[in-house]
Amino acid sequence: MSENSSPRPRSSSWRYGSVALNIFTLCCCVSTVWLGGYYALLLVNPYSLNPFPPPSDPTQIVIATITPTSIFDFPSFTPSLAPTSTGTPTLPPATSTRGVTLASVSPSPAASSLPLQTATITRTGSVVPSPTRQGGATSSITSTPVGGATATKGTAAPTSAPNTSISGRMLFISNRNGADGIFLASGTTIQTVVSDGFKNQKAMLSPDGKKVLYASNKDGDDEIDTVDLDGGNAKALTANTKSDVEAVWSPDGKQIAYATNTSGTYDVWIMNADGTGGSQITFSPKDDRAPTWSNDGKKLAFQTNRDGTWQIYVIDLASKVETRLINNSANTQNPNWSPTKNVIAYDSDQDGNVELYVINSDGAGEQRLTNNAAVDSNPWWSSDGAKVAFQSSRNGNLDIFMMDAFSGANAILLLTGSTDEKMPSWGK
Ligand SMILES: [Ca+2]
Ligand SMILES: [Ca+2]
Ligand SMILES: [Ca+2]
Repeated sequence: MSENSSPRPRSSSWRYGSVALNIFTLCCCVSTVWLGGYYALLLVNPYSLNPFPPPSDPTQIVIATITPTSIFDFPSFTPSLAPTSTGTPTLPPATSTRGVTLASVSPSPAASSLPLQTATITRTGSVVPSPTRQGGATSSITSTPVGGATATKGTAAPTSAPNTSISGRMLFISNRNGADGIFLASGTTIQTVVSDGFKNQKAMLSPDGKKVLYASNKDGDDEIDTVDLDGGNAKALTANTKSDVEAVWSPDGKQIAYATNTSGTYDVWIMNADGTGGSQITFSPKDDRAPTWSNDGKKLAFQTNRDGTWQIYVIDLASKVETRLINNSANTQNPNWSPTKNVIAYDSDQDGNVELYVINSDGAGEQRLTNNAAVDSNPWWSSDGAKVAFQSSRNGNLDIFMMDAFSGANAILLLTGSTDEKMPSWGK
């Protein structure tokens, strides 16, 4: 056997396998370099290749709902931005064009992890000016201490003082002790006449200055009573189940005119000073009230709503002829006849606001005394006919003023307090 050996030739399949191995190795190298570079970039900046950067608003979470189609389309998730609140997120409908839904977190993390903000409100606009007192009153507002809170009928406890000295004697009604009581002001003093816890109305001094005539509601239906100035010796002049109010002495002190609804509606009646001999004077089917005697005792002025609004009529007691005093459709009330002249003071809203006026008893020469936005009412003449006392709301609650009777000048605050002071009646 002959040994004539030679190198065995490589087959073609080996050659092809070697080429495939080379290509595979090359691909592995390229992929390794490429992916290594990509993750190296991520280490430098995790968001550099992120198409959905973290939201600027930390109250929002980015939730990616897309399906990545390449290595550039992968979700952004940044745990450091997750709110610390444990509340249940409320998902708003807002959806980005890339399919990313922004979820607002409720409650807001501001409540637990963000600093509180302080809102400063700056008020703009002008301050509402305080009301400007109108009219002639120049006295300042004072708050007089309320005294005599325990005073009852039969005592004469002092209860504060007039704002200025009062000539003669002035009765007035005030709730300074609670229910409307009767008080007597003179000089620089005020005394309690009646403060019994019941409503008392329109007191008047007798012409001899010894008695006080007034209406009391202590039995629930209003009676006419008299009482001494110190609150003693009380006497009831009426005792019935009707309303008896607004009593006034005749100038000679022998009779009393008053209003009562004995006939169903209020009418003016006259009785003797001791309460006997009552007789009906007016007979209107409407209300006739608030009588006032003429200074000669022959007439009465009173207010009535027989024509619709309140109007003042004058009745001649001898002939019983009644004459309407003023011809307008305003409410004209609370007449008070001058003790020295045939002039009547009253209040009326004929100029759009309740003001005080005087007029001759024949209806001529009307003159306005006040002009302001407050309610000025219940005038009462001084015994010399030169001044008029009245009540006014110009200081917020009712106070009593006086002014010159025929001009309204020299208005002075007489009786004041945080309570109401009203219904003045002035005697010697
Ligand atoms: Ca009665
Ligand atoms: Ca007024
Ligand atoms: Ca007052």
